Amino acid sequence: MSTPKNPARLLKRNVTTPIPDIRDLQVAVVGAGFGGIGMGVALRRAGIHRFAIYEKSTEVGGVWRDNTYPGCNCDVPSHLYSFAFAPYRNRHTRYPGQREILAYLRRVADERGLAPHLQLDTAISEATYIEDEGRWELITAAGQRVVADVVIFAVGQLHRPNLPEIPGRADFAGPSFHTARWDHETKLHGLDVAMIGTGSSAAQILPTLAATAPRVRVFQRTPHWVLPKPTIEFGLLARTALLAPGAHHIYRQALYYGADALFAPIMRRGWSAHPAEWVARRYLRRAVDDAVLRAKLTPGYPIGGKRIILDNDYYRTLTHANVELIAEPITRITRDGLMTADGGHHSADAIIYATGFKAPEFLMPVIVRGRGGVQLHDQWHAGATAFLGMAVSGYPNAFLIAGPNSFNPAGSNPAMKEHQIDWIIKCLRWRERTGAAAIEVTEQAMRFHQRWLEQAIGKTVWPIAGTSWYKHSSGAITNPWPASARTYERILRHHPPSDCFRAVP
Ligand code: N01
Repeated sequence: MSTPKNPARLLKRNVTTPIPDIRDLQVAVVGAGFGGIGMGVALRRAGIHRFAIYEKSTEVGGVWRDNTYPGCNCDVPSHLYSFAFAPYRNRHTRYPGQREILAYLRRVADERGLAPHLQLDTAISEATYIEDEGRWELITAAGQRVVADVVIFAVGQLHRPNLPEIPGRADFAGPSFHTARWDHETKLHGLDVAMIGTGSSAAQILPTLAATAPRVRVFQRTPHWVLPKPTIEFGLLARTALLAPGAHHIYRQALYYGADALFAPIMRRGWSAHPAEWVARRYLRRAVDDAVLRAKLTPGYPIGGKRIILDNDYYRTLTHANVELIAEPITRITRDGLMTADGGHHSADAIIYATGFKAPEFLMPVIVRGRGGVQLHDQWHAGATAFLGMAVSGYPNAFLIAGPNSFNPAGSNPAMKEHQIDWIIKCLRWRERTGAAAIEVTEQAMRFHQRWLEQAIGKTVWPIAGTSWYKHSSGAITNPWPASARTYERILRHHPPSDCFRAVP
C-alpha cells in the first residue's frame, strides 16, 4: 500500500481507493474518534496493515468533530486526555478546548500514517458473522460489501443526539437545534433563547449565550451536581517544570492516579462521597445568593448519580439579570415558545436542545448479526452487556471499544480506550497463536463478569439516582465503569485472552 503524498488532505475527504481489496481485510474498524484512531495506530504497530477504518462522517474526530458549540471544552486535563504514545504538547492550558482536541486527533492520525486506511463518509449499516468462514461481512450505507477477519466497533457512547419527544416540537417556528449539531449559520445575537437541559454541554454554552442574547431561559428537569474546575492556565513555574525530561509522563501519571483517588470514591454509596458533596454545596452557596434559585439548583440525589459538571461559570451566569432558570416540567412546545406544567408560556425566538445523547443504545443503528443469525440488539433489548465492555459471547472476532459499562466517569476515557486497545491486540495475537479462524469470549466468562459488575454497580449511587445517560430505559446501568481506572487495568492484566476466550470450531 503506497503512502499518498499529502496524507493530511485525505483526512478531510472521502477516500475510496487506497485499500486494494476491501473483500479481504484483516481488520475493519468502525469509527474514527479516539477509539478508532488509537486502534489504527496499535494495529500498525502490531504489524497488521490490511485494515480499514470506516467513518460515517467526512472527517476524523468523533465527538470532538461533532460538538462545535460555543465554549465546548474538556473537563479532563489535556495531559491525561490524550494518548500515552502521543504526548499532548500544549504547556499553557490545563484543559483543552474542542478545536485543540480535534487538531490533536487529526495530527495523530496524520503522523501515524492512518490516511491510507481511512474510509471517510462511509457509514456501516450491517455487520454479519459468516459462520463457515469465521469472518465478518459488513455492508455500508451505500451498499458496498466488505469482508474482514475481525471487526472492531469504536463508535463511542455519545454520538447520537437525543431530541426529546416533547409534544409540539415540530410546531416551533424559529431556529432550533441540538448542541452536537450546532447551526453556525443561525446568529443568536439579539434573539431570546430557550435552552432545554442542564448537563455539561448546557453549562459550557450558557456563558456565551447569556453574553449575547437579550434573554436566556434555561429549562431544568433535574439539577446536576457542579464542582469548581481547578485553575486553567499553567504558571511560569509549571511550564518550565514540564520541559524537564520525563516531566510529561510523571504529570500524566499523577493525574491518572489523582483522578482515581479523588473521583472514583464519589460514585460509591456512603461516606466516601461526603467531602465532594460538602465542596459542591459550599460552592453553590458561594456562587448563588438567591435562596430560591439555590433551592432549585440543589440536587435531591447523591453526588455522582449523574456525571458531575466541572465548571466555574455556570452558576454565576444563572444569576445574571437576563437569565432565568425554569424548573417546571415542559408540557408542550408552541409556535413561539414553551409551555410548562404550571400553565406558564415562555416565549422564545430559538430553542437549543442541550438534551444529551442516546448513550445506552450501543452500536445503533448498525444491525449486528452473530452466530446463528442472532441480532445483537435483540439480545440487548433490556440493556447492553459485554465482557469488560469489549466482547460478547456469540459474536466471534468482534470487539468493542468504549462498549457497555466501560465509560470512566471519574477520569480519562482516552486512557480507558488505550487499555482496551492493548487488550484487543493481545486477543488478536492469541487468535494467531491458536491458529483458529475465530475466537469468542466464553459464556462462562461473560456470566462471571456480569455478576461481578452487578455487585459493583450495586455499591454505587447510580441505581438510587434518577434519570441519566448512564441508564437504559429498563433501569439497567449500562454505560459507566463502576470502579477505578486502575481496577480496570488490573482486571485486564489478570485476564489473558486464553482464560476467557475459546477457539470457535
Ligand atoms: O447531556 P446530559 P450533555 N425534557 O445527558 C435534559 C460529555 N460531555 O450533552 O438530568 C427536559 O448530561 C436532562 O435532564 P435530566 C459528558 O460525559 C463532556 O450535557 O435527565 N430535559 C439533562 O439535564 C456528559 O455527561 C464534556 O433530568 C431533558 C440534559 O437534558 C455527556 O457528554 C463536555 C429531556 C442532558 O444532559 C453528556 O452531556 C460536554 C426532556 N425530555 C459533554 N431529555 C467534557 O468536558 C433530556 N433532558 C469532556
